[in-house]
Amino acid sequence: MTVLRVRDFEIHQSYFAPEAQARLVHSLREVLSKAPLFQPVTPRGTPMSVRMSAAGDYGWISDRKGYRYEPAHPSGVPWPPIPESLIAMWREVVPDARDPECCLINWYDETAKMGMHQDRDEADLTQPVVSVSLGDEALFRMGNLTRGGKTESIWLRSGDVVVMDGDARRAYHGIDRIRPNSSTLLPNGGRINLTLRVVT
Ligand code: MD3
Ligand code: FE
Repeated sequence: MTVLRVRDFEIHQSYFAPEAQARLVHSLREVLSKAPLFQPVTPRGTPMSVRMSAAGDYGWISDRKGYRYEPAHPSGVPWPPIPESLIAMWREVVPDARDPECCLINWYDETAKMGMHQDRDEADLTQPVVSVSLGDEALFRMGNLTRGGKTESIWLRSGDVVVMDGDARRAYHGIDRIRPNSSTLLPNGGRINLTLRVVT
């Protein structure tokens, strides 16, 4: 494992070894069988290219009514618990933080991307966010505390963990593109990104 620091972003390359990634995918299949992926729309009604679901006390929802955290899936079922291996990883990489209340699951097909945005729907922005990449590689762009300015990009690979703390927690960021067929972890290809968050 290698730890890189780009500004306040801490990138743990290959945190999860291939076998641990496969076990994680297995536990995510269980989560998704109870809380299936759905396609969010922006408040203006545009479908997002990423499909989403969640685990934990809260999941993040976007629809015509706006962005918010909800205690249940759009179907009405409570979000399943966050897999234990993710809680253990969180406690190891951010030992001073509160336990995560949400594990947001983003699924990218080969054409999906995520525009530059900030994450600020959580009540306490001093708590870190931790992400896990699984499957195909993704070009992650790190920006600044305000829109625009110089950015830096890095390819995130399957098994990588990124800790967003300090200024990085409030920085603009996005995913420019996926590299199709760059991983064999997911039988039908694509990429899963998990983000662990404290919501309240
Ligand atoms: C920086 N996800 O879910 S992970 C998101 O790969 C999101 O799906 C991207 O941006 C993805 O909101 C990027 C890295 C990441 C995640 C959350 C952050 C960077 C972040 C929250 C605050 C600052
Ligand atoms: Fe984000």
